[in-house]
Amino acid sequence: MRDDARVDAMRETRGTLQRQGRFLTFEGGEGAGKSTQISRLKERLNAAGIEAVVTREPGGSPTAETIRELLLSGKVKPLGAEIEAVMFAAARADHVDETIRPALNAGRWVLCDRFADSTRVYQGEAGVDPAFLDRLEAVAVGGYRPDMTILIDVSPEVGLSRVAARSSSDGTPADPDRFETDTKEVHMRRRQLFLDLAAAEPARFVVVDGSAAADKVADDIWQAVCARFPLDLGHAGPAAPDPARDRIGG
Ligand code: T5A
Repeated sequence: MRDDARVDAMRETRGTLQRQGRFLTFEGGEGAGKSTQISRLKERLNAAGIEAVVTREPGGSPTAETIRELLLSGKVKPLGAEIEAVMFAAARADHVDETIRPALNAGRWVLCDRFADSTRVYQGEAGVDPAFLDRLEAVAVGGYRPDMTILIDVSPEVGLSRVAARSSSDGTPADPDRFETDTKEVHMRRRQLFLDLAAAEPARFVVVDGSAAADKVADDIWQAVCARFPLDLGHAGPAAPDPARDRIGG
């Protein structure tokens, strides 16, 4: 769907239907624990009677999964960071059209492993012009911005050591993907850029300390989600925390 058509579709949908679903994204560096925590949150939402769709980026729809293979194999890297940004955006546009928008419009919650913030951080860190990234994001997202973004913050040492341990223990291919092979300095700059995004949008972001045990991280995320959406989850409160002030779990 073209840019204008996507925005029109979004306006039309919002004008005629009360959108019930919530759009939650999870962000953070490699091995932060996003997939682990999405699975935990889905279980808790299901137990609370909420249907949740789990999806990921790059990917989340057949066409986007094809683009994912190209991006993570490193085959696109020689074309430069701008072209990689274009391809992440192309995958995102299809993902929104085919998976995210239909789920939200059907009243389901969407739990998405990475979204547009990852482009801002990874391709932004690689030097792509922020104005160009803004335009790509507008085209790809078409108004479907997250209601809440959970940034799972861990040091690169912790995250990459988890990825390495997983590879050696569960048969996951030991070869790191195109982005895992970047230097420690690059991983550290990405971590800071995620924290900067969170500080700039405290109403959307919650920052969770991902270095704790997975059960503790899951509890912290659940507390944050209940605080942010008390009515959806049948809670009268408590009031939503101010993520700019209160770093959860830290
Ligand atoms: N990218 C992506 C861009 O450059 N631009 C973009 O726009 C987008 C969307 C995607 C790559 O593409 C880049 C970013 C990425 O480099 P991917 O394979 O999807 O690649 O990579 P990740 O999203 O980073 O996925 P990972 O699986 O590596 O990390 P997760 O999901 O954060 O971590 P998870 O849950 O799989 O856990 C990793 C290991 O740690 C353990 C788990 O059991 C697992 O073994 N673990 C813990 N261990 C101890 N304590 C805890 N609290 C733990 N939590 C999890």
